[in-house]
Amino acid sequence: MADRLLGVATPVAGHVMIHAVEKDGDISRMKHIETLELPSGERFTLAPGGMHLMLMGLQDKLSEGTTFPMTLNFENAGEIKIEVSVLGIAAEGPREVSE
Ligand SMILES: [Cu+2]
Repeated sequence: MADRLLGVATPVAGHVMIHAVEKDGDISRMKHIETLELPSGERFTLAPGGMHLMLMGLQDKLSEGTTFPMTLNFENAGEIKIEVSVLGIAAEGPREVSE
């Protein structure tokens, strides 16, 4: 079933924005997306350099190796709580988890 990500919240930041990255020649710009459409039956990946969540107004420095809670609010699935791992600055994402 298709779904839509309506909003994201975490106690570690004042505000979480959904950002897309648009290429304009050699320049990349971040574009604020209000809601994220998630087509049915497709895997959707948020990643550095692509669609991502931007934490604005961090309450404190995030330390590598720690985790923090995040709530994703979906139109159909409702609220989903996740734990986010803080990785190093050069990290490209967590290792693939086999299903
Ligand atoms: Cu951004």
